[in-house]
Amino acid sequence: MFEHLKEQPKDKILALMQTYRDDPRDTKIDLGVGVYKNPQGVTPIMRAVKEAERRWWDDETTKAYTGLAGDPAFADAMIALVLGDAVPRDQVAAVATPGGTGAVRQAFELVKMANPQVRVFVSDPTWPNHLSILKHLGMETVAYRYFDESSGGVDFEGMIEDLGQVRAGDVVLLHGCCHNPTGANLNMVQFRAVIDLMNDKGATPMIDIAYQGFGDGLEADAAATRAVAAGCPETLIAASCSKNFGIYRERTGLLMAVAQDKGMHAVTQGNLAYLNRQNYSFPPDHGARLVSIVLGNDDLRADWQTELEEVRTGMLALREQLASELQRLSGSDRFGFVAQHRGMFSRLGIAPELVDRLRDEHAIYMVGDSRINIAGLNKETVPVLARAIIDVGA
Ligand code: PLP
Ligand code: TYF
Repeated sequence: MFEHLKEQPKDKILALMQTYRDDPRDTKIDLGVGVYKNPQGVTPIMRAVKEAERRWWDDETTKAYTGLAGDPAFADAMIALVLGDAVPRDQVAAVATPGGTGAVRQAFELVKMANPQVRVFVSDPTWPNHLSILKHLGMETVAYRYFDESSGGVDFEGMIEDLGQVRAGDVVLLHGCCHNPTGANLNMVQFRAVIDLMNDKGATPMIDIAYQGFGDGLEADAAATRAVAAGCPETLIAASCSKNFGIYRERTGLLMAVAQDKGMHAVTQGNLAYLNRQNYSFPPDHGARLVSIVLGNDDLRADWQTELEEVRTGMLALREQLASELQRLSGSDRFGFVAQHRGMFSRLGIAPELVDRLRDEHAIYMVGDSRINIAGLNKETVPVLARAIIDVGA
């Protein structure tokens, strides 16, 4: 039977990681996969996470199954982190999932169960896994304009015009903050206009939030998600703990389904648990446990927030430095958007041939669409990148 299998397209971001590893040049710079790195190029275990792990080693008494929805303390802690008091707790159904990817996958499956005819509107561009999971599930996808190549900002007029095609029962996928891959984000006025539009059309918003705390801070980064959840009758939210807790390989995420109609809660919760059972029975617990320990202890939480702030402000400083270096070398403001973007990524808007030349001639690795991971830089490599960008004629 295996002879009937077709070769599957590779994930370009993960393939790039391998090419980088195979490059023998010691000057090479990795701006590819979205993993935070400190100035020494290390992805550290956050102090509070390490301490939570120590405490849990002492406190853990069993490794028996959790519930199908995962540990309720994890859901409570994450709902509070993401949603604050935007909606009452009893309006939120939630299940732990293997990473944010697991939450995205389960959200799409839930949507498909509820409405097999659904069309999912996605930003152009979006995280490639959104598209590949939707395709795998046989779900119809409609792209809406999002990125304005000329300004490096959001093409908001184009976005609103394209979302005008949305019909009742469709889903609109939005990035809660720190848009991947562009780094360009809506402001709150624009988010409110999108909320009004979705409500006018009878569409359901789905929010993917994978970088809370990496943009403007934990609260600011959650503001759009909270406004959507409070402002729409129903909202799906896929949250990842991979980045903001630095627990990538623990596979920790939460899928939330918010319904203003309280009658919906039990049946939605039951469907989320059902989906977990169909796919893997019980979600992983270790990362979820670390998150609830960190969020549930004042000392660990404070230390985590301090370290997360250092990560965030460090990336902002690199943005400022890169934008000013590019301004100096190009004699223009055309890369000014780098300082305006938020999160780990910026799409530079340079041609694929130049991306190849940066790799071949300068050992600088970025994704083919010219997305860079800001955290792959440090004070010393920012000028190297800026000179290379000008050198290849971008
Ligand atoms: N959503 C977006 C937009 C992402 O960039 C990522 C990547 O890290 C995820 C979801 C999910 O990440 P993970 O499955 O590692 O939690
Ligand atoms: O966009 C990124 O780089 C991160 C990490 O299949 C990632 O979101 C990349 C590819 C993938 C899963 C995660």
